[in-house]
Amino acid sequence: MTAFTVLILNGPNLNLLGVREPEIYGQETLADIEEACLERAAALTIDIDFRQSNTEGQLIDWVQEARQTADGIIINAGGLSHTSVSLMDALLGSGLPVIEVHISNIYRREAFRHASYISRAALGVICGLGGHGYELALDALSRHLTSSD
Ligand code: CA2
Repeated sequence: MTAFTVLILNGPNLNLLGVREPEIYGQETLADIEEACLERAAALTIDIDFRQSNTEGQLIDWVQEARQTADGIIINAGGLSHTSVSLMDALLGSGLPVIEVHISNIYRREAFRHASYISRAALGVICGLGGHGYELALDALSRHLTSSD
């Protein structure tokens, strides 16, 4: 049995990674990112549960369930990062440590992407490092969970 379980959530349109707009989001698919996360998680001896939904309510349900089933959350909420007070509320209500990830550097893009509601619920934010950001988030969460155990 591993020490910790981390829920990795991906929001709307992230299922299109590697298929469209490679100049912004790179060539990596979401399946590639999941595979890299599984490898990193094995090295850290943590379990991961990697999910994607295009639906805000589904993501909120998963965050609510995580209170019972996970020790931390990594989330790339996609466009909902910039719009969803409800997803922020769910994350705050979970009481779990949250790390926010963005594949692109949101600060080099349109002004409306510069603000994220999710950041208010996050321990830390990683952006602009492509799929590697998810692995860095796993490292950071693992260290946080181990030190606050
Ligand atoms: O950079 C990120 O990870 C984002 O969370 C991606 C979101 C965007 O709305 C955020 O501002 C930043 C978009 C999700 C991916 O959308 C795609 C659309 C077409 C092709 C590939 C991906």
